[in-house]
Amino acid sequence: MLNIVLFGPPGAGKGTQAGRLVEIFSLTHLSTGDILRAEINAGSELGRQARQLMDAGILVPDEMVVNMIAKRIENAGSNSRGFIFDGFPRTTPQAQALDETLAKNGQAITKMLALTAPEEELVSRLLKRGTIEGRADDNEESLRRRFEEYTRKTLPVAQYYAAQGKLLEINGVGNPDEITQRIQQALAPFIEA
Ligand code: B4P
Repeated sequence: MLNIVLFGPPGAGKGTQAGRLVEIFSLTHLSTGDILRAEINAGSELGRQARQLMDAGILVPDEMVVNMIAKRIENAGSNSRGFIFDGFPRTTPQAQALDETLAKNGQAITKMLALTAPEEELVSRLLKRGTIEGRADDNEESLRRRFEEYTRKTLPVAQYYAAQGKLLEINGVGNPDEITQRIQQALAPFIEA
């Protein structure tokens, strides 16, 4: 089993790299951002609760995402070769809950991949996506909040995995192919033949 946490500030390329790694390693992709946006589009009660927070750049409550992910891990059963957690965990309580859920299913996180890039590069990527895709949270005001939330609540999660010897830092600047290669090289020693 290969269970990867894909980590980084907003705009670091988590969603972009997750799509590629899912193909390369045949993993199950779990993006809390994508699942929440699907709930919003479906008009569900959960989506209604999440929408205002997400549009403002604020993290949704831990129990909301923890339950969503736990359900999916349990439903994946024995067919899955492992998971890519994209944008989750984003707080230390989420990381603790993920460890507990995986342990109940006889699994553990293999490595955290932390994508790094300077803030001005991240802001410019996200403002560009805002103009192309029109995502409601890719505007200057919401971005400011997203970076504040990241620094205050999410950054400590890297320490949580570093303490377990599981943190791999990846330079996230360059074209997406180069970054995928860096990730594959960094993961190579931990992939079972
Ligand atoms: P997410 O959907 O996870 O949003 P994100 O951090 O912006 O990452 P994303 O994956 O979309 O972007 P990427 O870096 O790939 O979360 C949105 C919101 O949902 C959060 O603010 C929060 O409210 C809520 N939420 C989600 N998970 C939560 C949780 N666990 N707990 C609580 N709340 C939660 O890419 C950004 C852009 O850069 C793209 O346009 C891409 O094309 C471009 N790009 C990627 N790689 C590039 C490269 N190498 N060079 C140039 N551009 C690149």
